[in-house]
Amino acid sequence: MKVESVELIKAALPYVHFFETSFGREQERVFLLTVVRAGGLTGYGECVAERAPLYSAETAETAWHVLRDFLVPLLFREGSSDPEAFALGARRFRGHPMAKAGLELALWDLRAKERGVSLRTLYGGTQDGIEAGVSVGIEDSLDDLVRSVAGYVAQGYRRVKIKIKPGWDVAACEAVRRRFPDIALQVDANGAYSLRDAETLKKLDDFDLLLIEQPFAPYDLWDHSRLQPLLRTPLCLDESILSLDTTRAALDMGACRIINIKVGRVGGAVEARRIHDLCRERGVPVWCGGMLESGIGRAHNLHLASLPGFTLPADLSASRRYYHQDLIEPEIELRPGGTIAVPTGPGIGVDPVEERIARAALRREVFKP
Ligand code: SMG
Ligand code: MG
Repeated sequence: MKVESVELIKAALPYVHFFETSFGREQERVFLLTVVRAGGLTGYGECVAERAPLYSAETAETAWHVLRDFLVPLLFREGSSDPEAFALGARRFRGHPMAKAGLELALWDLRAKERGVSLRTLYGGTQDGIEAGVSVGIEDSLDDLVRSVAGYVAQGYRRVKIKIKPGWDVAACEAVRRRFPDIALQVDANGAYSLRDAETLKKLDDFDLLLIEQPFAPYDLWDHSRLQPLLRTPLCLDESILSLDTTRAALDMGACRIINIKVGRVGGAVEARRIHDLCRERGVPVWCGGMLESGIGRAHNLHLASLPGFTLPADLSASRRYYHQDLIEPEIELRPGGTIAVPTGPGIGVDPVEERIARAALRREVFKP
């Protein structure tokens, strides 16, 4: 199909409760939505770059720039809405995976709608429900943390991830484990440690964790490979996994035993599926990470997470875990048993609500060939 227009929308929603990681505390999420119109259909994507370059080097503003000045013109030059052709063309631009993924995802939604199938069907997903996991931020006290976890467990979440940083690690795990001896528990450091902290990290072996996520800096594959043999608990890499190549390097080096796949971090669904396939071939478990997306990105994640290699619970929670009101209808909800249904309608299978997007919008611009 010939692309008629691309709209970029920068929007913001306040969190229901602050979200704190080793990077700091955030009160709201800035989103960059992509809307591609072609053949009477509309495809939606979400770019997960944040306000500040903390999780990754990209920001919502750098992504806006790269989309407006390079990726949208590339799409118009190519003249087709084929997501695989776009992904191939976008490879000539270095970096900026979140900007690339933001546009590629809208093209995937469009293609599935063109064919009248769900994105899950287009991807070859085999699971119709995804095991939900909730990510719980750093709190003001251990009591607050345990109360927060208890609230999510009461809502039906069966896998909990807690954010850790130096000084908020062993005691936090101990407090949560004491109260919930049987829950599936994992931790995420967002790169806050170094190999000098190996003794502290070894203590986490006592808490029967599913995994320890990204203890060291993104570029530090080598030190992760030195830490893993010191631990019983599997390491899982998030920020370090930028492509198929970095995945292969991490696995060959023994830097981790589990991979977190985030479509935004790896530049789109084409690359995400390649990483999934490599891990599946090698028997390495993967799970779908989250970036506190609006319902648009959340729905995209559900479809991707339906692929057969995604065998661990995802960082996918209900819309209301983060937002009073999501940008989509129906909102994403947790089902009894702790899973989330993969939408079955065409494309992403959820409908963005224009009036809510308009209210959340900070800036929007429409581009035409
Ligand atoms: O979408 O539920 C979600 C968020 C999951 O903790 C989450 N994401 O490092 O995995 C991670 C973080 C990235 C965002 S923190 C800035
Ligand atoms: Mg992480």
